[in-house]
Amino acid sequence: MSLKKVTEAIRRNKRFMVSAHINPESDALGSALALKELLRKLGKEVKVVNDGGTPGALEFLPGSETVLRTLPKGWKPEIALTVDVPVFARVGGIGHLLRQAKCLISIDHHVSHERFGHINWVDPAAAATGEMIYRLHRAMHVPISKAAAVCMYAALVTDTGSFKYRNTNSAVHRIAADLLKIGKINPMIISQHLYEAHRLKDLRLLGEILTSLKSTPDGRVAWVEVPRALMRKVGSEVIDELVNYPRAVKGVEVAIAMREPPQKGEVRCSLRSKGAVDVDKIARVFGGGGHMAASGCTVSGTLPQARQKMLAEIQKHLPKRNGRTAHRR
Ligand SMILES: [Mn+2]
Repeated sequence: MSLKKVTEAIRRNKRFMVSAHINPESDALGSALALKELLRKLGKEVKVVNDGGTPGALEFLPGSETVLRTLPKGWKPEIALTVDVPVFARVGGIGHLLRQAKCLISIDHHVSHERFGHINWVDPAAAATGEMIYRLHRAMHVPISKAAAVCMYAALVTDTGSFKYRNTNSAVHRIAADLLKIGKINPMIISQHLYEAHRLKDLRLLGEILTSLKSTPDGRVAWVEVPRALMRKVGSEVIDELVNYPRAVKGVEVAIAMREPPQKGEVRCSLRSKGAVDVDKIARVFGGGGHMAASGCTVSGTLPQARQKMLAEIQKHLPKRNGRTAHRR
């Protein structure tokens, strides 16, 4: 069993490097920081390294100020760990640092995980990677520090959409309750850090973006689009939450947020499903992936071209309706 392999590798070694993916949200960076707390409690040497360091929006996570952008000269890890990283390339420019460890361990909950580690502990049933780090604490009988509790709670809040998505269940609530107690956490404060810390300017730009909100004639697919010129002005926090707006439209089964990255000829897509469609499968068609209800991918072409490709693919996955197949050609 992979969890056992992870606990054994941790027990046997001394120096650890922990990394999440580029542009981490709180499940990624929170899991990395909570794992660092666990390792420190076991008396290990540990460095959290992330390409790009800590994003401004996550500076409230305890320990976020210790996140490095590279390893100190001459410091070599025995074990490298990635958390919440489904595809190795997502670690960005620090891949070579992770590869110099004799053992790479990957802890993740994405179904699309590519098993790039020597040890892969992948549990798609976990609501968040933070939930797995919680279980790791319990499995190793390591007391949970206040800092780790805050990080894992924030991870759970983010990946369950504030306990609203389909991955929310009684086990998740029990873990959350446990973390609130251990960390003496005020959920309102965490929520304010996560959702009520926007710049006024960004919310005005969000208003502009939302004028592009559209849906298919049957109302089952809705999307927003952010052209390159707008992308340059708007903050990443607004972009990260964008897909929640088409998702919030009544009757929508699949929501998409499409945005143009700086490089021309491609469009980044975030996909959400309300349950009837597996959007991991759709993202995989375009070389991406994620979870059944939340995934992402990059589609080649201009915004209108990407939209057309995406809508055509989604049509194939929508369930039958009124006796007609969703697969009409
Ligand atoms: Mn996650």
